[in-house]
Amino acid sequence: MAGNQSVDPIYETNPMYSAWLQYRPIEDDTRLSLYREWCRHVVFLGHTPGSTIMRAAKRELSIGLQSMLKSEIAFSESAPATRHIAVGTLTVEDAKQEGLDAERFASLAADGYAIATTESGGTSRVLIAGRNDAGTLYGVFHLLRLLNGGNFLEELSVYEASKNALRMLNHWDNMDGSIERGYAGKSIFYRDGHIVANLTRIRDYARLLASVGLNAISVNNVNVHSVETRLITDEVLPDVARLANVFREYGIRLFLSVNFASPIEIGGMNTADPVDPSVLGWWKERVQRIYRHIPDFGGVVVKADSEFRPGPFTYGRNHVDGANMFADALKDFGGVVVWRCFVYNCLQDWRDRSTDRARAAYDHFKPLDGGFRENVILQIKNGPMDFQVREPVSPLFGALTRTNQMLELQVTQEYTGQQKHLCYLVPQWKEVLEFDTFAKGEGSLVSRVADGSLFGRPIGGIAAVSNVGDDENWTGHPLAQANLYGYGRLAWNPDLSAEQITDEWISMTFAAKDSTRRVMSRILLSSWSVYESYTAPLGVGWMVNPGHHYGPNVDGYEYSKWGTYHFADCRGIGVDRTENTGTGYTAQYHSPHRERFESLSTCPDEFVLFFHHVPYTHRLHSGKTVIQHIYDSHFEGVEQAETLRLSWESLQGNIDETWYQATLRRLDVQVEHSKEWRDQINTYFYRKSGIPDEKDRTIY
Ligand code: GCW
Repeated sequence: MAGNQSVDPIYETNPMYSAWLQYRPIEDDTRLSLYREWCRHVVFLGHTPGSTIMRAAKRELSIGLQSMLKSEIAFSESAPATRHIAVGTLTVEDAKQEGLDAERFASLAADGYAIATTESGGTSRVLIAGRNDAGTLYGVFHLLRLLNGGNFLEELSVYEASKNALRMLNHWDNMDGSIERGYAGKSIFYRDGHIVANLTRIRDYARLLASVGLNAISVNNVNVHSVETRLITDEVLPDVARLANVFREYGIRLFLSVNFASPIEIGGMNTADPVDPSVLGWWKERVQRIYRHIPDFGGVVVKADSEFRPGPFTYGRNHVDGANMFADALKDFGGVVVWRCFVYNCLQDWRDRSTDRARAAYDHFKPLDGGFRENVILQIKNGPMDFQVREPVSPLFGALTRTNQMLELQVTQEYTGQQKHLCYLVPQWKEVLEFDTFAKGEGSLVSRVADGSLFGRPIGGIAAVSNVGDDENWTGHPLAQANLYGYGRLAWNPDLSAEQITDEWISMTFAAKDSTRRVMSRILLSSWSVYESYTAPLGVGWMVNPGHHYGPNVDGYEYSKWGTYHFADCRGIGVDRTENTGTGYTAQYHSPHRERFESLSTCPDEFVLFFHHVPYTHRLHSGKTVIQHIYDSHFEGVEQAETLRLSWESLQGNIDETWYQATLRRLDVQVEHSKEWRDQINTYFYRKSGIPDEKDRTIY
């Protein structure tokens, strides 16, 4: 990365490694000289100048400023008589002394910050003040963003904090170096059963995450296999602590996914029953050891009773018993339990149409509302099924009113093109965050459920499965970096618009003219809908190859045990999830969604096959029949994919060639592969329905 001498040489040559922390020199001469005037001197204030995070803040300022201003930066302890930058973690009292709006400053959450242009000692300065050290670091990154964006510094008055206490990434990395659902190489954490020796890359990752405000990371797969079960043993904990130390420098707390059956697998016990006092005793002792190695350990992530993972059901207990056991073990240390709600029957009989996987999370967890300890957070996937291209929002949001909860998104593109296809997911996440649950009347947005404010919960937040591996550019598809950036920015502030996030990412990442940026922004913002057009239609989902989940296979999951069906026959398609004639899933929503999804006349087109089984001749609100929509969207989807590539080609010469070529190669694959999707889907439905395409295009 810019200015970082310790980077492994293979990455130094690849500009994509620096991701959005490019810190390119300011080109506009007027701005450059103004910025130099402001930024050449940096003064550290506050009571924690030598702390680990403050050292990172200083490092970041020096990397960013020297690179953008092409000049040396002087760091000192006393203020010069000229314009300068002042940085520090301040108490409210100090903030007042330093000329900040004390009331606003005091109202910011723990890791909030202010950036304000103030007068001091007869000169102006830009003051970056954090409520704590992490806040100061976020403020530093914010200032660097402002400079990159060409903003003036004369009248700054920024007071920012995140409403989400937890802003987390979950890694599904295994210690053999593989990553479950990873599409960007191998794990950056593990190799051959061990934690890597050289942590340089991990520090660079921590920088990227902190720069967008992320503050928590779980570093191993929620499917905790036998080697990883040992991460909490004395043998391996010193190594885990090395990882935690690196993340701590950037204000990020480390979490581990743990195996519910650990007391048996590594503890030599014959039970993992959560209400057995000896089991709780075992976990308490284990947790103590973890904290001896990692004093700020964040807590545990648990996938229990899901997809063959052990859990409380084995002992006739429920998820409250399971989660509360961990909560009790962690409580005295300030740790939390992230308990996943991805619990469903994965051994279903496809012949049985009454069981509905979409209902599962709600059916399992709604009755337990109010039973969980204060340091338990339920982690709920955005949709009721599993990170499909299009799903309605999980009705569990809005159903739990006395339980901490967080939203789980998937940055890694398992079902959205596996980082071979471009699928920029920020617009999808915005829809989720802005979905109104109506739990407390209008305005009960998912973002407010997740951050805890709607129901006055003490903690909440957002988590997402990371899309990063050891590829030189981190994410395989270069533009998939935008998903990571966008996720972090939304976790910090769910109210940012997709357009703003996209513009920011582009301008941080590329030296590009406005016209180039506009093209790139269009490419990104349209890509989700393009991907949706040529894959599974109208919200039905799952038409992928079983196992790896890449590429079309309409009946791939149709006769399986996973609860993932579309029920296509010669007459129609879709899953009847209505209360009236179907599985009753629609009743899990508050009004008016309950009625809106229930009735064909109000159900949005994009969800029609998610909620209803309809004849191919059913007419959508768009005016098209279902079958014609399938044909049209698939033909158009391929054309749109071609347009994405053409638009990208128009950028050659206007952006760095490395990015250009690497992205072009992926777009070529996407265009070819979209044709495979188009032809398989269209042919399948033509053969099933016997209804020809009105426009008589080629179907096989
Ligand atoms: O979608 C499924 C994935 C699994 C994953 C699981 C989960 C980690 O295919 O690979 O397991 O979700 O979220 O637990």
